[in-house]
Amino acid sequence: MRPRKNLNVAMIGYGFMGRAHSNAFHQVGHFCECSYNLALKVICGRNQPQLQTMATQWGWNEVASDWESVVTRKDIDVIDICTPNYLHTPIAIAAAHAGKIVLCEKPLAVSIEAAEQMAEAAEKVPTLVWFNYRRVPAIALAKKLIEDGKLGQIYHYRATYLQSWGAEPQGSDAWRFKPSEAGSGAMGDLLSHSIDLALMLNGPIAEVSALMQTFAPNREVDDAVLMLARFANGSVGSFEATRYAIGCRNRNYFEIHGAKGAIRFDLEDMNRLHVFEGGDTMEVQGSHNVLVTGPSHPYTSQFWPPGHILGYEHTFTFTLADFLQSLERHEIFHANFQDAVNVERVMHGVEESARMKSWTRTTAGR
Ligand code: NAI
Ligand code: SOE
Repeated sequence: MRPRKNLNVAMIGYGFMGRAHSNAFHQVGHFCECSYNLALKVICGRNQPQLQTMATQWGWNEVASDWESVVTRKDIDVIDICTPNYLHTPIAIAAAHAGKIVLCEKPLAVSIEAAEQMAEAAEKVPTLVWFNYRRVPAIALAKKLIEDGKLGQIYHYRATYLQSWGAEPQGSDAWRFKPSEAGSGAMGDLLSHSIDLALMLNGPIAEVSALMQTFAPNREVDDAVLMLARFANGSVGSFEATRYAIGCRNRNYFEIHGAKGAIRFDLEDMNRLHVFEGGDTMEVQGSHNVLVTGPSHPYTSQFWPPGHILGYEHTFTFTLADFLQSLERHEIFHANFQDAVNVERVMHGVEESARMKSWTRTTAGR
Protein backbone atom coordinates (compact mmCIF):
# COMPACT_ATOMS: atom_id res chain seq x y z
CA MET A 1 0.00 0.00 0.00
CA ARG A 2 1.35 3.41 -1.00
CA PRO A 3 1.74 6.00 1.78
CA ARG A 4 -1.26 8.30 1.99
CA LYS A 5 -0.99 12.02 1.40
CA ASN A 6 -2.25 14.32 4.13
CA LEU A 7 -5.12 16.75 3.64
CA ASN A 8 -6.02 19.12 6.45
CA VAL A 9 -9.71 19.88 6.62
CA ALA A 10 -11.55 22.89 8.07
CA MET A 11 -15.30 22.69 8.45
CA ILE A 12 -17.54 25.75 8.73
CA GLY A 13 -20.81 25.02 10.56
CA TYR A 14 -21.43 22.10 12.90
CA GLY A 15 -25.16 21.27 12.75
CA PHE A 16 -26.86 18.34 11.03
CA MET A 17 -24.51 18.32 8.06
CA GLY A 18 -21.51 19.06 10.26
CA ARG A 19 -22.10 15.69 11.91
CA ALA A 20 -22.88 13.86 8.65
CA HIS A 21 -19.66 15.13 7.05
CA SER A 22 -17.52 14.55 10.16
CA ASN A 23 -18.66 10.94 10.11
CA ALA A 24 -17.75 10.63 6.42
CA PHE A 25 -14.30 12.14 6.99
CA HIS A 26 -13.65 9.50 9.64
CA GLN A 27 -15.11 6.55 7.75
CA VAL A 28 -13.82 7.09 4.25
CA GLY A 29 -10.27 5.89 4.91
CA HIS A 30 -11.48 2.79 6.75
CA PHE A 31 -13.97 1.53 4.19
CA CYS A 32 -12.92 2.91 0.81
CA GLU A 33 -9.73 2.81 -1.19
CA CYS A 34 -8.25 6.16 -0.40
CA SER A 35 -4.94 7.85 -1.18
CA TYR A 36 -5.39 10.54 1.42
CA ASN A 37 -5.33 10.91 5.17
CA LEU A 38 -7.92 13.45 6.21
CA ALA A 39 -6.92 15.37 9.32
CA LEU A 40 -9.87 17.02 11.06
CA LYS A 41 -7.97 20.20 11.83
CA VAL A 42 -10.40 23.03 12.59
CA ILE A 43 -14.13 23.32 13.12
CA CYS A 44 -15.67 26.76 12.96
CA GLY A 45 -18.89 28.14 14.45
CA ARG A 46 -20.28 30.90 16.62
CA ASN A 47 -21.43 29.22 19.84
CA GLN A 48 -18.18 28.28 21.57
CA PRO A 49 -19.49 25.82 24.21
CA GLN A 50 -21.54 23.92 21.62
CA LEU A 51 -18.65 24.01 19.18
CA GLN A 52 -16.26 22.64 21.78
CA THR A 53 -18.65 19.79 22.56
CA MET A 54 -18.92 18.99 18.86
CA ALA A 55 -15.12 19.12 18.43
CA THR A 56 -14.59 16.71 21.33
CA GLN A 57 -17.32 14.34 20.18
CA TRP A 58 -16.16 14.14 16.58
CA GLY A 59 -12.41 14.50 16.99
CA TRP A 60 -11.72 17.96 15.60
CA ASN A 61 -8.32 19.31 16.73
CA GLU A 62 -9.17 22.97 17.08
CA VAL A 63 -12.15 25.30 17.22
CA ALA A 64 -12.38 28.74 15.58
CA SER A 65 -15.01 31.44 15.62
CA ASP A 66 -14.58 33.34 12.36
CA TRP A 67 -14.51 31.65 8.99
CA GLU A 68 -12.65 34.54 7.30
CA SER A 69 -9.41 33.73 9.10
CA VAL A 70 -9.87 29.97 8.73
CA VAL A 71 -10.24 29.95 4.93
CA THR A 72 -6.88 31.68 4.38
CA ARG A 73 -4.86 29.55 6.80
CA LYS A 74 -1.78 28.09 5.12
CA ASP A 75 -2.06 24.80 6.97
CA ILE A 76 -5.57 24.10 5.60
CA ASP A 77 -6.10 22.25 2.29
CA VAL A 78 -9.87 21.66 2.26
CA ILE A 79 -12.75 23.93 3.28
CA ASP A 80 -16.06 22.16 3.90
CA ILE A 81 -19.11 24.46 4.02
CA CYS A 82 -22.00 23.25 6.21
CA THR A 83 -23.66 26.57 6.94
CA PRO A 84 -27.05 28.03 6.03
CA ASN A 85 -27.30 28.64 2.30
CA TYR A 86 -26.57 32.39 2.16
CA LEU A 87 -23.10 31.85 3.63
CA HIS A 88 -22.06 29.32 0.99
CA THR A 89 -21.20 32.11 -1.47
CA PRO A 90 -18.80 34.32 0.52
CA ILE A 91 -17.08 31.36 2.16
CA ALA A 92 -16.66 29.42 -1.10
CA ILE A 93 -15.39 32.42 -3.02
CA ALA A 94 -12.87 33.33 -0.31
CA ALA A 95 -11.73 29.71 -0.03
CA ALA A 96 -11.36 29.34 -3.80
CA HIS A 97 -9.37 32.57 -4.00
CA ALA A 98 -7.09 31.17 -1.30
CA GLY A 99 -6.55 28.10 -3.53
CA LYS A 100 -8.37 25.62 -1.29
CA ILE A 101 -10.29 22.53 -2.32
CA VAL A 102 -13.92 23.52 -1.70
CA LEU A 103 -16.68 21.20 -0.54
CA CYS A 104 -20.07 22.86 -0.24
CA GLU A 105 -23.55 21.87 0.83
CA LYS A 106 -26.55 22.24 -1.45
CA PRO A 107 -28.27 24.30 -2.76
CA LEU A 108 -25.12 25.97 -4.01
CA ALA A 109 -26.41 29.51 -3.42
CA VAL A 110 -29.47 31.64 -2.81
CA SER A 111 -29.58 32.98 -6.38
CA ILE A 112 -28.41 32.05 -9.85
CA GLU A 113 -26.11 35.07 -9.92
CA ALA A 114 -24.40 34.05 -6.67
CA ALA A 115 -24.06 30.46 -7.87
CA GLU A 116 -22.43 31.59 -11.12
CA GLN A 117 -20.00 33.80 -9.21
CA MET A 118 -19.03 30.82 -7.09
CA ALA A 119 -18.42 28.60 -10.11
CA GLU A 120 -16.33 31.30 -11.74
CA ALA A 121 -14.23 31.88 -8.62
CA ALA A 122 -13.69 28.14 -8.21
CA GLU A 123 -12.83 27.36 -11.82
CA LYS A 124 -9.27 26.39 -10.94
CA VAL A 125 -9.83 24.47 -7.72
CA PRO A 126 -11.43 21.05 -7.19
CA THR A 127 -15.03 21.36 -5.99
CA LEU A 128 -17.66 19.05 -4.58
CA VAL A 129 -21.32 19.78 -3.90
CA TRP A 130 -22.93 17.41 -1.41
CA PHE A 131 -25.71 16.10 -3.64
CA ASN A 132 -25.28 12.91 -1.66
CA TYR A 133 -28.26 11.01 -3.11
CA ARG A 134 -26.26 10.45 -6.30
CA ARG A 135 -24.31 7.89 -4.25
CA VAL A 136 -27.20 5.86 -2.90
CA PRO A 137 -26.22 2.43 -4.28
CA ALA A 138 -29.74 1.86 -5.69
CA ILE A 139 -29.60 5.22 -7.50
CA ALA A 140 -26.12 4.48 -8.87
CA LEU A 141 -27.57 1.18 -10.12
CA ALA A 142 -30.48 3.08 -11.72
CA LYS A 143 -27.95 5.21 -13.59
CA LYS A 144 -26.10 2.14 -14.80
CA LEU A 145 -29.31 0.48 -16.03
CA ILE A 146 -30.25 3.62 -17.96
CA GLU A 147 -26.76 3.93 -19.45
CA ASP A 148 -26.83 0.25 -20.42
CA GLY A 149 -30.04 0.97 -22.37
CA LYS A 150 -32.21 -1.30 -20.18
CA LEU A 151 -35.05 1.22 -20.18
CA GLY A 152 -34.76 2.18 -23.85
CA GLN A 153 -35.98 5.59 -24.89
CA ILE A 154 -37.21 7.46 -21.80
CA TYR A 155 -40.78 8.82 -21.92
CA HIS A 156 -41.62 9.76 -18.32
CA TYR A 157 -39.65 11.04 -15.33
CA ARG A 158 -41.74 11.43 -12.20
CA ALA A 159 -40.24 12.69 -8.93
CA THR A 160 -41.57 13.71 -5.54
CA TYR A 161 -39.70 14.89 -2.48
CA LEU A 162 -42.18 14.80 0.38
CA GLN A 163 -41.60 15.94 3.96
CA SER A 164 -44.11 16.90 6.63
CA TRP A 165 -42.43 19.22 9.13
CA GLY A 166 -43.37 22.54 7.51
CA ALA A 167 -46.25 23.12 9.86
CA GLU A 168 -44.10 22.46 12.94
CA PRO A 169 -40.62 23.87 12.37
CA GLN A 170 -38.05 23.50 15.15
CA GLY A 171 -36.24 26.58 16.50
CA SER A 172 -32.95 25.47 14.98
CA ASP A 173 -34.55 25.47 11.54
CA ALA A 174 -35.42 29.18 11.67
CA TRP A 175 -32.95 30.06 8.92
CA ARG A 176 -34.72 27.67 6.54
CA PHE A 177 -37.72 30.05 6.51
CA LYS A 178 -35.85 33.31 5.94
CA PRO A 179 -35.54 34.28 2.26
CA SER A 180 -32.30 36.16 3.01
CA GLU A 181 -30.67 33.05 4.53
CA ALA A 182 -32.29 30.15 2.68
CA GLY A 183 -33.08 31.77 -0.68
CA SER A 184 -36.22 29.66 -1.05
CA GLY A 185 -38.17 27.04 0.88
CA ALA A 186 -39.04 23.57 -0.38
CA MET A 187 -37.54 24.46 -3.75
CA GLY A 188 -33.88 24.97 -2.74
CA ASP A 189 -34.08 22.52 0.12
CA LEU A 190 -35.81 19.55 -1.51
CA LEU A 191 -36.55 20.13 -5.20
CA SER A 192 -32.83 20.86 -5.72
CA HIS A 193 -32.07 17.20 -4.89
CA SER A 194 -34.74 15.94 -7.30
CA ILE A 195 -33.51 18.21 -10.08
CA ASP A 196 -29.92 17.14 -9.54
CA LEU A 197 -30.90 13.47 -9.78
CA ALA A 198 -33.01 14.13 -12.86
CA LEU A 199 -30.17 15.94 -14.63
CA MET A 200 -27.83 13.09 -13.73
CA LEU A 201 -30.22 10.30 -14.76
CA ASN A 202 -32.13 11.82 -17.66
CA GLY A 203 -30.07 14.74 -18.97
CA PRO A 204 -30.76 18.44 -19.48
CA ILE A 205 -34.15 20.04 -18.82
CA ALA A 206 -35.17 22.35 -21.66
CA GLU A 207 -38.21 24.10 -20.19
CA VAL A 208 -40.38 24.15 -17.10
CA SER A 209 -43.82 25.23 -15.97
CA ALA A 210 -44.18 25.63 -12.22
CA LEU A 211 -46.23 26.80 -9.29
CA MET A 212 -45.04 27.63 -5.80
CA GLN A 213 -47.31 27.67 -2.78
CA THR A 214 -46.95 28.95 0.79
CA PHE A 215 -49.45 27.57 3.31
CA ALA A 216 -48.21 29.15 6.56
CA PRO A 217 -49.51 32.68 7.14
CA ASN A 218 -46.83 35.38 6.81
CA ARG A 219 -44.16 32.93 5.68
CA GLU A 220 -41.96 34.30 2.91
CA VAL A 221 -40.61 31.10 1.38
CA ASP A 222 -42.44 28.39 -0.56
CA ASP A 223 -43.80 25.44 1.43
CA ALA A 224 -44.51 23.46 -1.73
CA VAL A 225 -43.44 23.58 -5.36
CA LEU A 226 -44.71 21.71 -8.42
CA MET A 227 -42.87 21.61 -11.70
CA LEU A 228 -43.62 20.18 -15.13
CA ALA A 229 -40.56 19.69 -17.30
CA ARG A 230 -39.63 18.92 -20.86
CA PHE A 231 -36.27 17.19 -21.10
CA ALA A 232 -33.91 17.71 -24.02
CA ASN A 233 -34.21 13.97 -24.81
CA GLY A 234 -37.93 14.36 -25.55
CA SER A 235 -39.20 12.87 -22.30
CA VAL A 236 -41.55 14.73 -19.97
CA GLY A 237 -41.28 15.11 -16.21
CA SER A 238 -43.41 15.99 -13.23
CA PHE A 239 -41.87 17.03 -9.92
CA GLU A 240 -43.35 17.90 -6.53
CA ALA A 241 -41.49 18.98 -3.40
CA THR A 242 -43.25 19.90 -0.19
CA ARG A 243 -42.81 20.29 3.54
CA TYR A 244 -46.56 19.71 4.02
CA ALA A 245 -46.94 16.08 2.93
CA ILE A 246 -48.35 14.95 6.24
CA GLY A 247 -47.26 11.39 6.99
CA CYS A 248 -44.10 11.53 4.86
CA ARG A 249 -40.80 11.93 6.66
CA ASN A 250 -38.23 12.02 3.89
CA ARG A 251 -39.77 10.48 0.80
CA ASN A 252 -37.33 11.26 -1.95
CA TYR A 253 -38.98 9.24 -4.70
CA PHE A 254 -38.73 8.88 -8.46
CA GLU A 255 -39.93 6.59 -11.19
CA ILE A 256 -38.79 6.48 -14.78
CA HIS A 257 -40.61 4.81 -17.66
CA GLY A 258 -38.90 3.96 -20.92
CA ALA A 259 -39.79 2.03 -24.05
CA LYS A 260 -38.26 -1.20 -22.70
CA GLY A 261 -38.63 -0.96 -18.94
CA ALA A 262 -39.13 1.10 -15.81
CA ILE A 263 -37.50 1.75 -12.45
CA ARG A 264 -38.76 3.13 -9.17
CA PHE A 265 -36.89 4.30 -6.03
CA ASP A 266 -37.93 5.56 -2.60
CA LEU A 267 -35.37 6.87 -0.11
CA GLU A 268 -37.51 5.62 2.77
CA ASP A 269 -36.65 2.12 1.50
CA MET A 270 -33.25 3.10 0.19
CA ASN A 271 -31.63 -0.31 -0.20
CA ARG A 272 -34.13 -1.31 -2.87
CA LEU A 273 -34.66 -0.51 -6.54
CA HIS A 274 -37.85 -1.69 -8.24
CA VAL A 275 -37.08 -2.78 -11.78
CA PHE A 276 -39.55 -3.69 -14.54
CA GLU A 277 -38.09 -5.34 -17.62
CA GLY A 278 -40.43 -5.48 -20.60
CA GLY A 279 -38.48 -8.38 -22.13
CA ASP A 280 -40.09 -11.00 -19.87
CA THR A 281 -43.00 -13.05 -21.26
CA MET A 282 -46.43 -11.65 -20.36
CA GLU A 283 -47.23 -14.37 -17.84
CA VAL A 284 -44.28 -13.49 -15.61
CA GLN A 285 -44.03 -9.77 -16.33
CA GLY A 286 -43.88 -7.52 -13.29
CA SER A 287 -41.53 -5.34 -11.27
CA HIS A 288 -38.94 -7.08 -9.23
CA ASN A 289 -37.64 -5.67 -6.07
CA VAL A 290 -33.84 -5.64 -6.07
CA LEU A 291 -32.04 -5.53 -2.73
CA VAL A 292 -29.09 -3.39 -3.81
CA THR A 293 -26.50 -4.65 -1.37
CA GLY A 294 -24.10 -6.61 -3.53
CA PRO A 295 -22.28 -8.68 -4.44
CA SER A 296 -21.84 -6.71 -7.67
CA HIS A 297 -23.79 -3.56 -6.86
CA PRO A 298 -22.23 -0.08 -6.83
CA TYR A 299 -20.33 0.82 -3.61
CA THR A 300 -21.67 -2.02 -1.50
CA SER A 301 -18.60 -4.27 -1.79
CA GLN A 302 -16.75 -1.64 0.24
CA PHE A 303 -19.07 -2.23 3.19
CA TRP A 304 -20.78 -5.32 4.58
CA PRO A 305 -21.64 -8.73 3.04
CA PRO A 306 -24.74 -8.90 0.75
CA GLY A 307 -28.03 -8.22 2.53
CA HIS A 308 -26.41 -6.27 5.38
CA ILE A 309 -28.08 -3.02 4.57
CA LEU A 310 -26.67 0.47 4.25
CA GLY A 311 -27.99 3.79 5.54
CA TYR A 312 -28.21 7.52 4.95
CA GLU A 313 -24.73 8.25 6.30
CA HIS A 314 -23.04 5.99 3.75
CA THR A 315 -24.10 8.30 0.92
CA PHE A 316 -21.77 10.97 2.32
CA THR A 317 -18.89 8.51 2.71
CA PHE A 318 -19.28 7.30 -0.90
CA THR A 319 -19.47 10.89 -2.16
CA LEU A 320 -16.23 11.69 -0.41
CA ALA A 321 -14.58 8.45 -1.58
CA ASP A 322 -15.38 9.21 -5.22
CA PHE A 323 -14.19 12.78 -4.80
CA LEU A 324 -10.85 11.72 -3.33
CA GLN A 325 -10.39 9.20 -6.11
CA SER A 326 -11.06 11.92 -8.72
CA LEU A 327 -8.61 14.18 -6.94
CA GLU A 328 -5.89 11.53 -7.00
CA ARG A 329 -6.49 10.82 -10.71
CA HIS A 330 -6.86 14.49 -11.69
CA GLU A 331 -10.35 13.73 -13.01
CA ILE A 332 -13.42 15.93 -12.86
CA PHE A 333 -15.74 14.99 -10.02
CA HIS A 334 -19.53 15.25 -10.19
CA ALA A 335 -21.49 16.94 -8.66
CA ASN A 336 -19.18 19.94 -8.79
CA PHE A 337 -19.98 23.66 -8.69
CA GLN A 338 -20.88 23.71 -12.38
CA ASP A 339 -23.33 20.83 -11.92
CA ALA A 340 -24.89 22.74 -9.04
CA VAL A 341 -25.16 25.87 -11.21
CA ASN A 342 -27.20 23.77 -13.63
CA VAL A 343 -29.56 22.90 -10.79
CA GLU A 344 -29.77 26.61 -9.92
CA ARG A 345 -30.65 27.42 -13.55
CA VAL A 346 -33.60 25.07 -13.45
CA MET A 347 -34.70 26.54 -10.10
CA HIS A 348 -34.41 30.01 -11.55
CA GLY A 349 -36.68 28.83 -14.36
CA VAL A 350 -39.12 27.51 -11.75
CA GLU A 351 -39.29 30.88 -10.01
CA GLU A 352 -39.71 32.74 -13.30
CA SER A 353 -42.41 30.37 -14.48
CA ALA A 354 -44.33 30.54 -11.19
CA ARG A 355 -44.15 34.34 -11.26
CA MET A 356 -45.12 34.72 -14.92
CA LYS A 357 -47.56 31.77 -14.92
CA SER A 358 -46.00 30.53 -18.13
CA TRP A 359 -43.51 28.00 -19.53
CA THR A 360 -39.89 29.11 -19.12
CA ARG A 361 -36.86 27.87 -21.00
CA THR A 362 -33.89 26.89 -18.86
CA THR A 363 -30.24 26.84 -19.76
CA ALA A 364 -29.33 23.90 -17.54
CA GLY A 365 -26.72 21.49 -18.80
CA ARG A 366 -25.47 23.78 -21.56
P1 NAI B 1 -28.05 23.45 10.81
O1 NAI B 1 -28.94 24.58 11.16
O2 NAI B 1 -28.17 22.14 11.51
O3 NAI B 1 -26.53 23.90 10.94
C1 NAI B 1 -26.05 25.11 10.41
C2 NAI B 1 -24.74 25.42 11.06
O4 NAI B 1 -24.19 26.62 10.54
C3 NAI B 1 -24.87 25.62 12.58
O5 NAI B 1 -23.82 24.91 13.21
C4 NAI B 1 -24.67 27.13 12.73
O6 NAI B 1 -24.15 27.45 13.99
C5 NAI B 1 -23.68 27.38 11.61
N1 NAI B 1 -23.53 28.79 11.26
C6 NAI B 1 -24.49 29.70 10.99
N2 NAI B 1 -23.94 30.90 10.75
C7 NAI B 1 -22.58 30.74 10.85
C8 NAI B 1 -21.46 31.61 10.72
N3 NAI B 1 -21.61 32.91 10.46
N4 NAI B 1 -20.20 31.10 10.89
C9 NAI B 1 -20.03 29.80 11.17
N5 NAI B 1 -21.07 28.94 11.32
C10 NAI B 1 -22.32 29.40 11.16
O7 NAI B 1 -28.22 23.24 9.24
P2 NAI B 1 -27.93 21.96 8.38
O8 NAI B 1 -29.16 21.12 8.32
O9 NAI B 1 -26.67 21.33 8.78
O10 NAI B 1 -27.80 22.65 6.94
C11 NAI B 1 -26.58 23.26 6.54
C12 NAI B 1 -26.48 23.19 5.02
O11 NAI B 1 -26.57 21.83 4.61
C13 NAI B 1 -27.62 23.90 4.28
O12 NAI B 1 -27.10 24.47 3.12
C14 NAI B 1 -28.58 22.79 3.92
O13 NAI B 1 -29.36 23.05 2.77
C15 NAI B 1 -27.64 21.63 3.69
N6 NAI B 1 -28.22 20.30 3.95
C16 NAI B 1 -27.99 19.33 3.03
C17 NAI B 1 -28.44 18.05 3.24
C18 NAI B 1 -28.17 17.02 2.21
O14 NAI B 1 -28.93 16.11 2.07
N7 NAI B 1 -27.11 17.12 1.44
C19 NAI B 1 -29.19 17.68 4.45
C20 NAI B 1 -29.38 18.80 5.37
C21 NAI B 1 -28.90 20.06 5.10
C1 SOE C 1 -34.61 19.31 5.21
O1 SOE C 1 -35.40 18.71 6.14
C2 SOE C 1 -33.50 18.37 4.77
O2 SOE C 1 -32.62 18.12 5.85
C3 SOE C 1 -32.76 19.01 3.60
O3 SOE C 1 -32.07 20.17 4.02
C4 SOE C 1 -31.83 18.00 2.97
O4 SOE C 1 -31.17 18.53 1.85
C5 SOE C 1 -32.58 16.74 2.61
O5 SOE C 1 -31.69 15.79 2.08
C6 SOE C 1 -33.24 16.16 3.81
O6 SOE C 1 -34.08 17.14 4.38
